[in-house]
Amino acid sequence: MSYIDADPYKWPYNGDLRPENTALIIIDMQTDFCGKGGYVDTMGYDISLTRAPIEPIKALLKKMRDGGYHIIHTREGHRPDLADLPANKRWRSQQIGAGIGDPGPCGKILVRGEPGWDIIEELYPIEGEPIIDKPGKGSFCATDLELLLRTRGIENLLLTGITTDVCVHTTMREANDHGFECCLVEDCCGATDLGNHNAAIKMVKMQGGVFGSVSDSKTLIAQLP
Ligand code: C5J
Repeated sequence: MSYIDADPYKWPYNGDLRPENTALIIIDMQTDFCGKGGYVDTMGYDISLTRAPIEPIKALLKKMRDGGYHIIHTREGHRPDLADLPANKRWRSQQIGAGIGDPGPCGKILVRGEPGWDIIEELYPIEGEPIIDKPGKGSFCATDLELLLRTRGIENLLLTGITTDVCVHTTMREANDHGFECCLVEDCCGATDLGNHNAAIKMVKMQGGVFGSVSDSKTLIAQLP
């Protein structure tokens, strides 16, 4: 049995922690969410908050690649013809001056194939690491992520990426409802607002770990079998 120190419970709940049944999920580490001229920058938010997890993720990614764990990346984005972009999502983004599908310094905002939409160089996937392209905030909605996880026998998910309160949380909630055992890696996540990041971490810890547990990269690097 192997456990990681986490809050509010040692993770995973059953101590069955192996490279074969455990995946690192890296959510939306795209230029649009943490790069200069991207979607988050265009909206006027401080990208130092969404860039903060880059180094911790890099360190955890190395440890887990070396250990033979599953690594899965996600990207939020829409088809070039915007056929999968709900009108209300587009309208809301236009209200804050960063219309999804509109041209920006990094190409059309959140559109597949554009420079701003891709994963940042520092964390770019290597061969064999699946990328889940998703049109929404959750990584399970309108994707084949669940099929991929079940096919590989993955039960435990370590959740990292941006933003903590939106795409990471939505994915964690979906994963938990699908029966996956989840752990949010606190310093490997970031939000557009520090208060929201902290609140999102606190929410996970309620009710004995309502969506799973919370740990950090240093603990994982030291304790992952
Ligand atoms: C947002 C995300 N915040 N990746 N997307 O719109 O969290």
